[in-house]
Amino acid sequence: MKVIFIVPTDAIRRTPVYRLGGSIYGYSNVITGPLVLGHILKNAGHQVEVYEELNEDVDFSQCMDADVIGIYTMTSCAPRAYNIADMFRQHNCRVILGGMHASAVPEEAIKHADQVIVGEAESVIKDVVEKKITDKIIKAPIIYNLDEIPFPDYSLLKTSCSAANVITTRGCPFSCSFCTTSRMFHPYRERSVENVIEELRYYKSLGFKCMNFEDDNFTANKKRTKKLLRRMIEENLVFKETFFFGRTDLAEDEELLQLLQKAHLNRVLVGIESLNQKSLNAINKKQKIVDIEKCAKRLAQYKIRLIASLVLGLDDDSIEDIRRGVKFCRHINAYQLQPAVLTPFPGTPVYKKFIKEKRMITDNWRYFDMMNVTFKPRNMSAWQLQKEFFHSVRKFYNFTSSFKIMRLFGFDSGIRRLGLWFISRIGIAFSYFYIWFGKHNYYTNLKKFCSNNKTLTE
Ligand code: B12
Ligand code: SF4
Repeated sequence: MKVIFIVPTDAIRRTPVYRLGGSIYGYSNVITGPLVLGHILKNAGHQVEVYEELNEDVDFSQCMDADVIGIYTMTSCAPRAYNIADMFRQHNCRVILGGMHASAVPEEAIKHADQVIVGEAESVIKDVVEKKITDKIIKAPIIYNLDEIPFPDYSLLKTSCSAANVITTRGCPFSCSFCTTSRMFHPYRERSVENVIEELRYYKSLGFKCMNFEDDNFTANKKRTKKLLRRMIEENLVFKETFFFGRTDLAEDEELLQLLQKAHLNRVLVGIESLNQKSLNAINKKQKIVDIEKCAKRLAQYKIRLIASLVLGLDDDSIEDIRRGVKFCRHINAYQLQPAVLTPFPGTPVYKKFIKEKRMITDNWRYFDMMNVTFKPRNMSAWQLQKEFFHSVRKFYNFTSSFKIMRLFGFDSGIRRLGLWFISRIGIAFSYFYIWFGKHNYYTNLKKFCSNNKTLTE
């Protein structure tokens, strides 16, 4: 059978400006699930292709000869995924949906598909494609031994990609109230170091210059992380640039920091979330303000560039708290800022809470991308929070701080930061043009309706 996987992307992220911004932010990379599932199907004798819309436009007319179309869904791309699914079904193609969003709301997804797989699909994908499992909604069993799963097969990918993504663990031992991944990938599981090393050898042989560890919390088990890093250094499985996700606690371990630096794990996203301890406690972050300060200092010492992530709109945070957070990120010379508007993703405690408290203001998934306000915040209006998002980007990315970053982290980092300053200015100008001159768009509606305490219609 011919099976085609599609990873859809919403309209704004398919624009050239956004794609340019993405290429400055980091190296293009992919969602690995479809490449893993594709590998399983390829091993079973099927012909598989994978297309990602994020980095390149996809010509769907060339996919019409597929027997099965598999579509990955994340929440903000769900409307796009459903449109693509409907279009293929009109052409009599069989459509299977899966991924984060379809797993959280399978009853919604099944309206656009022949079958929906909930959860990690490795153990059932072959039987579903081969029609040995015919249920409409299939709950995939958890895979406890991750070493059994084949590596993502990049030969199946028909769109561009310059960094390989490696997932050495699934889930996270923590459970912050807004987090989707620690719920989708539950419980926390680890691959063996040997298995990860084998995957890294494969990417070296493919000629990848950059690699990312996309684990939700790469340093959760420090002993294991150190073992892996030592092996990478010993076998020269070190890449030019490696990004990873970590928590502030990584800075407590001096040896870990040394190994991270040696293995070129030189860019880390850390969830600072808020500088208000009450907020950190309320979201169950299990993090102290002193941990954040210590972490920032230590990372700078080891020349590991920090991507500081702040959650905007937490119930205990005021506008002043948000601004304090942004100022702090500039003060600690964070390389990048990820101001994430609190997004109640379906399936999370925060979503359930806001539904119960009738605080959701839209059910259009398109806006659930951590850049748009979709709920009524407690200490400010939804519109004020939306403006704070733009304000944070504008305040953090300025011209002069790029030169400071250049001095601290080198020419390439400084130029990238300058590029981000430029792109963020274009993005903000575009948004304000949209706000001032647009008649019926999300922002104008948000402005109008939130003051009336109504539900958005768009
Ligand atoms: C790599 C990554 C990216 C990359 C590449 C994205 C791309 N090319 O589209 C980058 C950095 C560019 C990115 C961008 C964004 N991302 Co992202 N990303 C990830 C990350 C870290 C890893 C994905 C991965 O490989 N997972 C590991 C594999 C094993 O899991 P999987 O791919 O989900 O596959 C399994 C199942 O889902 C299922 N499955 C997968 N595909 C399919 C298909 C079918 C047919 C079936 C049946 C089953 C199935 O089986 C697979 C095997 O078990 C995830 C976090 C995570 N842990 O998943 C976030 C994540 C998916 N991203 C997220 C978000 C919000 C975004 C952005 C909106 C961020 C932003 N503000 O811009 C953008 C949107 C991009 C877009 N396409 O529009 C959220 C989505 C939350 C949600 N509920 O929707 C996540 C979960 C992170 C988070 N904050 O919680 N992302
Ligand atoms: S630490 Fe990060 S990955 Fe873990 S639960 Fe919290 S937000 Fe999710």
